[in-house]
Amino acid sequence: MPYKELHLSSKEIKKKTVISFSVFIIMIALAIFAWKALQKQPTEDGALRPLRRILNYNEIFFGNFLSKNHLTKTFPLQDAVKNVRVNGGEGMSDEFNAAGWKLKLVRNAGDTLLVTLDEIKALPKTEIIFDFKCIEGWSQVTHWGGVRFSDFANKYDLNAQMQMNYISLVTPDKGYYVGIDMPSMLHPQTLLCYEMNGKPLPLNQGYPLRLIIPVKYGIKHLKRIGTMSFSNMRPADYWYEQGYDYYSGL
Ligand SMILES: Nc1nc2c(c(=O)[nH]1)N[C@H]1C(S)=C(S)[C@@H](COP(=O)(O)O)O[C@H]1N2
Ligand SMILES: [Mo]
Repeated sequence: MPYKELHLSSKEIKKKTVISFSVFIIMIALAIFAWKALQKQPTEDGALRPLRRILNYNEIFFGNFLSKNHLTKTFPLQDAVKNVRVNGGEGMSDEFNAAGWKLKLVRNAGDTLLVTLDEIKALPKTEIIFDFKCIEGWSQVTHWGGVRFSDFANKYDLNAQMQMNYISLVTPDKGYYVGIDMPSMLHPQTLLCYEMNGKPLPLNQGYPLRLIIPVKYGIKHLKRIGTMSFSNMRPADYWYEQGYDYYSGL
């Protein structure tokens, strides 16, 4: 069919201009109205309630895709950076007595085991080189070593605990704390980590023990684990309380 040009009179053009400009104004007004209405909503754990609802829904939705067979991409050793960025020092007070450190493993109320670093190092070692991602927008390919949480859990008879919904990790001074859903914790790439680049962890990177959990953003990789405990309810979480996503999955 031959193309037919559309000729509009200047009156029609004027009419179209008025209509599109009016629609534009109405859209802006609606956007301002919606924004103001959102700001009036109560906050829930640091986030406006409608946004918090979306974040909570994300946990349920994306949790369905987490699988032990779905591994985070790994890299060859030469890709690992030598100068690993240090980010975040909450809960890492100077008074820390590294030599006297023992992991407080709270299996049940009134049943706390103290585990030494040597005992943890005696378990089979797993290494991982992956792209560590911080929600601030940077990422780095880094090399870590430690014991798989699932290996640790089997060694310390945490069968009942592994049936629970969450694990809580807290620094010795209680200044930083995270809650992790159990499926992510039991993922085969999740490590109780004591080595970086084949050497003991530096103090500011979590010596003696930190979490490395490649299925999550950096905020969940708690450095300097003091206490580990288990619950069915969500444990307290430092960044969640500031309005961030609890799940923080990748
Ligand atoms: N104890 C503690 N652990 C922490 C943080 C912190 O402030 N305190 N920050 C987290 C954040 S936001 C990131 S991105 C990573 C950074 O780990 P790195 O310092 O080894 O690069 O640690 C996480 N673990
Ligand atoms: Mo981060």
